Amino acid sequence: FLSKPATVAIVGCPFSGGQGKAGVDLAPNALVSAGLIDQLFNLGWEVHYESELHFSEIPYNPAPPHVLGAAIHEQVEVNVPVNSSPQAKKATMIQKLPDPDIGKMKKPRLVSAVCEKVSKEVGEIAGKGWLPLTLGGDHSLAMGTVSGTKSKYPDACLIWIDAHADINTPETTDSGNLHGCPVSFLLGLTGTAVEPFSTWLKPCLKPSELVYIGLRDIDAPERAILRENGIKAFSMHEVDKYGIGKVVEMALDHVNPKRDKPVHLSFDVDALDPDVAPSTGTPVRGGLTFREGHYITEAIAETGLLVSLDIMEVNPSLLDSSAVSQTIAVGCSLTRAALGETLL
Ligand code: 5AB
Ligand code: MN
Ligand code: MN
Ligand code: MN
Repeated sequence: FLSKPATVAIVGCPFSGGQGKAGVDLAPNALVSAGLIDQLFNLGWEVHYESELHFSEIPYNPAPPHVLGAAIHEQVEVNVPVNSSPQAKKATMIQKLPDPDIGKMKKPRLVSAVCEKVSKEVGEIAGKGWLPLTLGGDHSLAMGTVSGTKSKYPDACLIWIDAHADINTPETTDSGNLHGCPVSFLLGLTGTAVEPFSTWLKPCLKPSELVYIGLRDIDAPERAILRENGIKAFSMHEVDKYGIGKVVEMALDHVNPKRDKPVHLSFDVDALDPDVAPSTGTPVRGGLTFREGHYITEAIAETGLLVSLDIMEVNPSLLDSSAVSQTIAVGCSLTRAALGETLL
């Protein structure tokens, strides 16, 4: 039997390279600044957090394409101690390389390197028996978080809360944005055994270990992939039809019939209605209410099986300050609910 980890370690991932809008990289600091650490401490958790992960040593330029041309040869300082000599500083300069598309994939080398680092971090935290709480950043990061969780808990199931299925492959993606593709890589679908990802990311998830809640914006090729692989999905239609209580029960019955497997919960805040979580990069109307979203996290907390949690796609640079603080507050309250607020 699993004992609930009493320690949570926050993995702040200031990363936006899996999609085209700047600002989603600001979310981890925004969530922490909103008091998340104290809030979790007050729920009885031991909370570990030193700082965000830094991706600055990764030798690919994170700049968006329109400035990439100008910045390719830029030297970027990384991790330079404040009082270091000019010589020492020079030694810490690294050359940022261009990261041209591979097929349709945008920023593939950067996304891959970032996710590999996140995978190691999440795997190490889980390896200590702690619960990794990953704060995105965009949802491409889930290639790292889920593979990291799976390295410690090979039988973990994945509950994916999202307006989108994020199961495009490098061949089916229309946008080329890798935040729409993480699930296909985790499953090892046709077309995902491609560099640079294949050097470190091995298929680690079975279709039967995955369930979705909240879907309402699925690309045509994604629909085919879901059908062909027999992947269970509860769209907003099923949430309306059965109610969220029944949907969560059916979702758990599918991936976790005996309620004995570890659970990784990956929560994209765009699953919520834009009235509830407006500041996110790909909002879709007709989403989960505030209560439906929180019910999901509460019910998963109630299972006592949660071993890893992602809160993804909050973008504090979108819309006005009231929309931003509302979205950040929802990110914090979903996290608290998943970590047992209503159980205590
Ligand atoms: B998110 C779309 N399917 O592939 C694509 O926000 C949207 O992590 C992906 O769920 C949305 O670009 C990715 C059209
Ligand atoms: Mn989404
Ligand atoms: Mn997503
Ligand atoms: Mn999104």
